[in-house]
Amino acid sequence: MNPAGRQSSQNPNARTIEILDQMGKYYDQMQDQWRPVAYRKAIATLRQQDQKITTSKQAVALPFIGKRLADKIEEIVLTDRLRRLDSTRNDPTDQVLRLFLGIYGVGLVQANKWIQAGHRTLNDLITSAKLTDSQKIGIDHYKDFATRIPRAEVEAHGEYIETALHKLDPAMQSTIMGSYRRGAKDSGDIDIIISKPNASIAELRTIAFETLVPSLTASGFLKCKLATSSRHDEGTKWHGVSCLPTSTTWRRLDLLLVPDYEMGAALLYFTGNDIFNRSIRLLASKKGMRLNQRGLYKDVVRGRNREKLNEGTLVEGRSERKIFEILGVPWREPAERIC
Ligand code: DCP
Ligand code: MG
Ligand code: MN
Repeated sequence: MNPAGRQSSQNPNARTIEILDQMGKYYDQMQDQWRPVAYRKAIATLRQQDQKITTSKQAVALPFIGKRLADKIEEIVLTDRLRRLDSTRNDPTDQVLRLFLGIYGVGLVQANKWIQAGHRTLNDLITSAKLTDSQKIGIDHYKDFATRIPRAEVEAHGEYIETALHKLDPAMQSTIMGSYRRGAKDSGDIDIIISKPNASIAELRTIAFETLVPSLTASGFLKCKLATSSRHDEGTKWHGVSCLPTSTTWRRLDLLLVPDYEMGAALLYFTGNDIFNRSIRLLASKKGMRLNQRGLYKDVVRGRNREKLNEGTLVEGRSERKIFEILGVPWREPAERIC
């Protein structure tokens, strides 16, 4: 079953959805925090309609569609285009910004600094900007990292890692997460949880980071390590690049080490999607709890702006299903965790 509902070509709102999707992707590339969410939710609503939505008034009456998005829907129906989208396509600075934001690990601050310094192309950056090792790799493999990974190839990377892992220790386990676990036909990167029943974090680290990674690097499967975005993840996360022996395309690979007592929370976190995670975390915080990739905590004291004033007490970490239960959320299969 296609989780998105009807095939888009049969949907009376197919053209509106197509253009809204492009607009949402644009905001995604611009690393806008909220608009991509609003667009994805509005698109999900439109997909469920049997009738063509033609006016702003009709649109605004539907769930998750605000006034501004409703006006855009009317504009698309009337003109078969969206001026906001056209203007971004014709604006050269905007295009450079999107080009730079497409480099792995580059955010708005860095991209804008380069633009202010007069850089306009990837070649400008290579020849005259001061780049980190990760940025150099992101530029050298810009096209590779922008190419979606077919599901079968995600599986092949997973099997390659699992085979190597089992040779080191047959009790070690690897599980493919992210968009793959949600059933996606292709993925942006490969996300893998590495675990072992009853093993401590220290043991996982020794096997995965001190043995597995070096040996897969020596065999040529792993190409390099990339800088981790958050210092918080040091020690349990590995970001890097892998490439199948039968391919020349470098793929982004994320490894996460997970002890048993955190497995449920880690499965929940690493399955996503990111928007589903945000909404379930918000729900937890409304119930006086806190959810992160390690567990669900209670008795969290929060200040005026929902900022937490203490860590709280662990309620559940092991079981994904129990976390849903405690939060009072009916179980959702990974494929249903979109939005
Ligand atoms: N995640 C999150 N918030 C983020 C980044 C990630 O909650 N800012 C969680 C949810 C994601 C999972 O981690 O589903 C994996 O992150 P990815 O960036 O790899 O995203 P996906 O695997 O979902 O999609 P893609 O196919 O683009 O990799
Ligand atoms: Mg992913
Ligand atoms: Mn990832």
